Amino acid sequence: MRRAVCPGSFDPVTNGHVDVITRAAALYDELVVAVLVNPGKAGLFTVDERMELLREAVAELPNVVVDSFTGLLVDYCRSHDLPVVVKGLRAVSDFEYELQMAQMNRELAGIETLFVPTAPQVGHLSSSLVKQIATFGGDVSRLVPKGVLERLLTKRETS
Ligand code: COD
Repeated sequence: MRRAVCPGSFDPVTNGHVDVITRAAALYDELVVAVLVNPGKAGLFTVDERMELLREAVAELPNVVVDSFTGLLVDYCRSHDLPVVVKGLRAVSDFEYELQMAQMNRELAGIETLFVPTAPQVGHLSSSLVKQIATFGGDVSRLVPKGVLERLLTKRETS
């Protein structure tokens, strides 16, 4: 069985993430989407909220499971028998950082990385820009899944 992991912060999941996850899911028998639990960095959404929003966003992809992890990605990969990491690439700046991590993950544990080039229509999307636009009342309805949009609007109303 071919398995891979798509790791990230997903704070929150955007249509860019969904594009990469959808395309990666078509290449593997099982794709694990793993949310990093970073105790040193509070996000807009809790890890549980991020996982719930991801599950809603990938509900139509039967071979995708959502999980979370702490610590090193390679340790999670080893303990869950996941030999491949899938990452999305938006720009040269992504590539430089992602290449370094891919090389390090391979050196640490022999984990391979597959890069999926972003689709042009979502190449400008990032969770941080979405949060910034939503916080100041901008329209992000075309940038995020429906469930995320609803949560962002609720958070704005209650803050
Ligand atoms: N189009 C295509 N891809 C996209 C888009 C888009 N619009 N938006 C995001 N992506 C891709 C990103 O390039 C990334 O591959 C993935 O989606 C997740 O993105 P984010 O922003 O949610 O998550 P990141 O980049 O903050 O996640 C970083 C990790 C958690 C994967 C990384 O920090 C990690 O592995 N941490 C664990 C600690 C560790 O092992 N450190 C040592 C590394 S050598």
